[in-house]
Amino acid sequence: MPAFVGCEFAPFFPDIAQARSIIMSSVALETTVLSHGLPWPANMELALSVETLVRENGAEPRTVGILDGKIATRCDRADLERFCQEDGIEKVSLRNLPAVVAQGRSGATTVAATIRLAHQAGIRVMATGGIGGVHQGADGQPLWDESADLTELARCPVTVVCAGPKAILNLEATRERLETLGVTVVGWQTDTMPAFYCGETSFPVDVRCNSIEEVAAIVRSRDALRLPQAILVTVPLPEAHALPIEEVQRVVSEALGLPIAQSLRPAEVTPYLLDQVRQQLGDKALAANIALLEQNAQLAARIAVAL
Ligand code: PSU
Ligand code: MN
Repeated sequence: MPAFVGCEFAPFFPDIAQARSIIMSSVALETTVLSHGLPWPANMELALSVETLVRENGAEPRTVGILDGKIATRCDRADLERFCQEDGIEKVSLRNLPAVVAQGRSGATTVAATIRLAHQAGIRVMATGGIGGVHQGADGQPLWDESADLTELARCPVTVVCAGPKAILNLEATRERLETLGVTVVGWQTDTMPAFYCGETSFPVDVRCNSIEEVAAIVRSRDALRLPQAILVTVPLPEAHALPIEEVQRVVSEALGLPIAQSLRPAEVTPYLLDQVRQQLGDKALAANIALLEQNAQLAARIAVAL
């Protein structure tokens, strides 16, 4: 019997090649979107539906988070319920990851923390809604507030399937930062980068891919070159679901002008703005957010299988 050190499938898959292929075709999913991005019960419905969609497309869903100081890279229904319902689940990025684990607390991981933990667990693909980026003031000018998603994408060689940066951000500055950090921005069947629930921006992607095999070839090339950064696959929301970018940016600039915006702590800015968009634009914003998360999970599963 060979040794199965670190292989959690050992008792069920005595063939190591089979065990490895199953570990490889996994898709990491984040928990911040559940705890801080969507309201109950839409968050729980989404948690279950994205896991099902990943499975239906041949890969294993691996929802990542921290429960009572322990890192989970796989969640059962009760775990998902905790992330969706429990009070006091901290939003965890890289800066607070060691403290939350050390102090036995529970935390929902952002894209930054999820890709770091996924990479350490050998998971190579992640699906999310929209990545964080460079925030803006009420005047639309970029701020120093920049998501750790960007810097972590620069040093985690994984593949992240998303709908582009969130539309609440300064998109021009975010696009520039992705370029500086060397993150390859792939457009899934598009030449321009989408922005979350807004299907399209005027900013170009680095490379357009029309097929899964083209994406897989770029991932393999990154690995062969031993480059440290993520491949960011950006998937536009179909027009029927997409929101006009001017509408979203108007809500954002109004929300940033309110007195309450001045008192937000750093991690609260993104949840506050997403909530404001939902309050102002209503059901179509929630529907768009869910649609893009489901669409990204499916594509991520297909990429994971191809790899
Ligand atoms: N996608 C969504 N909703 C979300 C997020 C992504 O549809 O709430 C989360 C992700 O976890 C992302 C985070 O990493 O928002 C960015 O937060 P910040 O700007 O504070 O880094
Ligand atoms: Mn921030």
